[in-house]
Amino acid sequence: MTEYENIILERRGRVGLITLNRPEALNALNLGMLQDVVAAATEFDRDPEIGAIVLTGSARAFAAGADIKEMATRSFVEMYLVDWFAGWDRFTAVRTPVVAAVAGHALGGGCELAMMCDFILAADTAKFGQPEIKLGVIPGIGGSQRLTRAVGKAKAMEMILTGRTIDAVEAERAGLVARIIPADDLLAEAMATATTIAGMSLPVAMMAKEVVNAAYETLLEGGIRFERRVFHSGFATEDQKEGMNAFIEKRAPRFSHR
Ligand code: CO8
Repeated sequence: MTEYENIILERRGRVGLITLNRPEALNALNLGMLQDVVAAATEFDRDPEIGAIVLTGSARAFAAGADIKEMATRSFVEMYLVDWFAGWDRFTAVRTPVVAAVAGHALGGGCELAMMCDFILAADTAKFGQPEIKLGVIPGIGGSQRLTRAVGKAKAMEMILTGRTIDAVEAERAGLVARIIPADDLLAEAMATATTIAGMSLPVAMMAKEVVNAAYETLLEGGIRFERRVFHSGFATEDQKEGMNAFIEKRAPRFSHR
């Protein structure tokens, strides 16, 4: 199996397990992490011996967002030319069912990555949020589209406008997560669930995933593209620089509304 720098890859029977592993940055999603997660998921997806994938993080953080330090100084033109975050679309192209096992922080890009999986199993310690607005930006990896579809407009709008984080109980009540599991049992329960799925016919499981996603994704593609363009243009504001620099310098941001 390929070795990766930012993740740990394991095979347990017919289940492929991907563990995000950048503890020093609470699994913040930098370019290296994107490449590793996409490559690993694609590797499992191509393997007929793998019938389900589990994506997890650490007890402290599933992922605390896109990597703020990697983005802070970028210009609009750089973000636009690179099409920043577009690589994540390849993760959603994976046809094998993917279960997110989330403990601790799932914020910003972390919440978005969890929502890109087919369903979320949450530890009782899980916290979900889209705090980008506090950094002077908006969600950029599908959060405005997928969160709104998952929890409805009122809660999504409140979360995205205020940056408020919700706990596992609120997330389950809102329909964001399939089930809450005691933190100590999260991985075992996620593996058991994935093993059940992997015991089904692989092509039929893929078909089931495809049709549920068809209900969920109609018109999503246009929304995601729209969101990414608007996200990129946020890098033309002074407030993006201020918000991200303030985070890195561990101080409150002073937004100029420009
Ligand atoms: N990017 C880079 N580094 C991070 C990130 C991140 N998203 N999150 C945490 N880290 C780093 C910290 O800087 C710190 O590093 P160091 O030890 O070198 O100072 C280390 O991880 C540990 O973090 P903390 O000391 O802050 O740990 P705490 O337990 O005190 O706090 C929190 C944990 C509450 C999760 C806190 O780290 C936090 O608020 N993180 C940022 C959360 C956030 O705003 N996420 C959204 C990021 S933006 C994003 O995902 C957007 C996607 C699309 C649009 C983006 C536009 C920019």
